[in-house]
Amino acid sequence: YFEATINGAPITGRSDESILACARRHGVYIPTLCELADIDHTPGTCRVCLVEIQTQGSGKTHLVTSCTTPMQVGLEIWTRTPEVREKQRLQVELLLADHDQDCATCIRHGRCDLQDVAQFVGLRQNRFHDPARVAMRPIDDSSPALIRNMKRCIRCQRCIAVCRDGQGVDALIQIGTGLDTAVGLRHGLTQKNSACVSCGQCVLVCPTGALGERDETDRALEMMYDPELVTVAEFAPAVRVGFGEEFGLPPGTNVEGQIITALRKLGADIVLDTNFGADLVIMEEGTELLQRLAEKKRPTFSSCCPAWINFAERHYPDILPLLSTTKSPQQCVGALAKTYLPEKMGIDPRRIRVISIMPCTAKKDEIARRQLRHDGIAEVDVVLTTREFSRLLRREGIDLKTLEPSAFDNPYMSEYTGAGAIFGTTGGVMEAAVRTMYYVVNGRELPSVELEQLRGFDGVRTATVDLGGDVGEVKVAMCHGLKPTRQIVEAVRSGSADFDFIEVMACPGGCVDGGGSLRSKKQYLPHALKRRETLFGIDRKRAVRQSHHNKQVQALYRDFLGSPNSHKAHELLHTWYSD
Ligand code: HC0
Ligand code: SF4
Repeated sequence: YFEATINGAPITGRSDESILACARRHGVYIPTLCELADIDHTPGTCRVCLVEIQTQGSGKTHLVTSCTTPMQVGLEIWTRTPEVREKQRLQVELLLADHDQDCATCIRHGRCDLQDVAQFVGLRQNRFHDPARVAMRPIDDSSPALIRNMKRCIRCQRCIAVCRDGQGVDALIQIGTGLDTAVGLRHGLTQKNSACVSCGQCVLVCPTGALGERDETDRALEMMYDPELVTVAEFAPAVRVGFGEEFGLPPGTNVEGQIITALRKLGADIVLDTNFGADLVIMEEGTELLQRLAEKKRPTFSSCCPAWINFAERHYPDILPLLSTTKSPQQCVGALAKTYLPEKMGIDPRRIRVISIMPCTAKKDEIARRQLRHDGIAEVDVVLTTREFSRLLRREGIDLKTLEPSAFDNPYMSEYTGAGAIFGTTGGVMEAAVRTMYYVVNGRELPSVELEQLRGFDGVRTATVDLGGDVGEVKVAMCHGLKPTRQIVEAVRSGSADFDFIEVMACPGGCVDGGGSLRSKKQYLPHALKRRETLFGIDRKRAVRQSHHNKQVQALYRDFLGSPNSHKAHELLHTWYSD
């Protein structure tokens, strides 16, 4: 450490840090729009982080971008001089020259970094705004999941970085030069037909409304207001631990009960739990896996993450026969909500619409898959991301924080066990599956249901689990994030990997940090561990912690499906993949 000053106050600096990083360490705010420390991204493109500096002994000050200028011994840094303030304001005004001015219609309105910085610099006019240039910027709305609106892009390149370096998908590139620079898809493709897998990680880092999900809050509202329709809502394991922040509750707070109340207030007729579907998936996938092990087919990949399915289909179609055929919990709930549930409740299935709330953008792709539509009828009609759900509550004037929690009351499809709850974090599917497979093989419970060896947080984790009986030891792997997934897939293809079961979650952290989660300004995935801890806490407190003990799942098999992997279960709960 050496000595320097910021705004006249003595500070300590390090030669391996930028002025921006040093200022942050000392609690001094400098506005930035492109840099994102959490993904080690410093492109220096927005040029808003200007400061004035005077190097030791030079006697002269000059303006520099603080993100790209290293600290020096004795450096004097000024962040609020008239020149700095004027030039920062000019920079923001230039960024807005070809930026859509219609903030009120933007999905990011009120939660936008660009709006924040415009406020900070005191922007009060837009002298350079050129509607003709804005009009030339394209909107790509080809994908069911994501909309890429270049009229709102400030070319920070964070999306390119996270897609390439974080996810290893590398779908996005910079196109054009100079004033025409923009973000596009490789080979001039569209979001739908490109290498993009709709994981939504780029949305999480976008500072503006340039990237976002296709907003379907209107469709959901129309369904809920239509007296002719019976709306069934389901929500994902991770949504309940990732949603409270939006309403000022501490990260990781479990708001399951308040979400149920909110859904009923909104007008949902029946509230189901995707966790029930997770327990059911364990019965189907666990049975399938034991069958495949008996036939010496290995490895089997999990199949509940739709961005992973997109990734396998687009990037490695030769491995599709290795994917479990079990549908995701979301789809299992949807399929049964239009068959089993109406039969039990005496409702005309044609009146039913299923709305699911997911921390995921790729779930919107999933419901549109041809394999998951039957005679034009979808199993799930609308997916709302967690972000859309928060917009919906605001539209209807509902403040989650003030709501009394309610309990699920559907007697057929809302009970869940601890095993279902932990699906929302990396390793959870594996742990839930092992709990049940052990029971199936040995006819008794695992001595300890918490499988610590599956719980780390590295991108790829491997373990050996003894399933006992005639199955014995199985080798498992869990990966989260698509970059680590690519490694595992390539190892499987080259024959150098030796696994029986591989769990894949496309988003780093698993669904707790899904691409449809709330966005955190200037941070990437800050709350994953807290959300994950709450999921483990839900499991710990649950009286029943193994999927095979879910009473409603047992009743479903007894009254409707027969046994796991039965003909009827196959028809309703299994699917196929294609490239
Ligand atoms: Fe997930 Fe799921 S665990 S993918 O992350 O399996 O989105 O939370 O809903 O379907 O259950 C997301 C979360 C789900 C599904 C479940 C699985
Ligand atoms: Fe890349 Fe995922 Fe964004 Fe698609 S959704 S562009 S794969 S980060």
